[in-house]
Amino acid sequence: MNQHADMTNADPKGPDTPEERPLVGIVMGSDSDWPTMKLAAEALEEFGIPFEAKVVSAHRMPEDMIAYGREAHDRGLKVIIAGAGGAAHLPGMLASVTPLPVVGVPVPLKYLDGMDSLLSIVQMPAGVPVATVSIGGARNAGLLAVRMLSIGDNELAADLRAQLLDFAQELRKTAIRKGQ
Ligand code: RP5
Repeated sequence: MNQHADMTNADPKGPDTPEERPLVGIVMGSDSDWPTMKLAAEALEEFGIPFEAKVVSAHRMPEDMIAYGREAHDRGLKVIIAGAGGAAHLPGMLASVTPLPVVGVPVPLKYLDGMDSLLSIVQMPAGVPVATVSIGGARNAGLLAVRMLSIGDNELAADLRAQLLDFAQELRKTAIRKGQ
């Protein structure tokens, strides 16, 4: 597990202080999902959110997956971001055993352009919600987690507002260049 040095910003020895404790769990069905899922990690890093990242396959490590989901809330996680490709049951299965919000990321594989992953994740039965982002949309999954954490955190909300203003500034510059 954690075969990529950059798969987590949590201290591998375990956090020393409450500030270092991961608030977001990024989980994925395989380390081959990491090139997609690291976009979520990058978004969290931009806002200074501590996270952990792990491979927890629904089909190949079912006991580990259920244990991860059952323990996540008590370990202090606030949001789970779960990505998988193909028959992508990981986000839904985690949502079935945790009260935490789960954001699902459909990872595109070689066949079907990620439509298989999307449909596997998005069509949850009523009562077991997964907030599904677009195919490969891990950056938005990270930003959605930041938004969830910003509820009751004015500083984080201000940072998010500033980012939205930056978007507008950037686009205005583009318009001016085009107008020249
Ligand atoms: C899924 O199967 C994983 O989430 C991954 O997207 C896909 C392929 O996994 P590997 O064969 O690369 O391990 O469960």
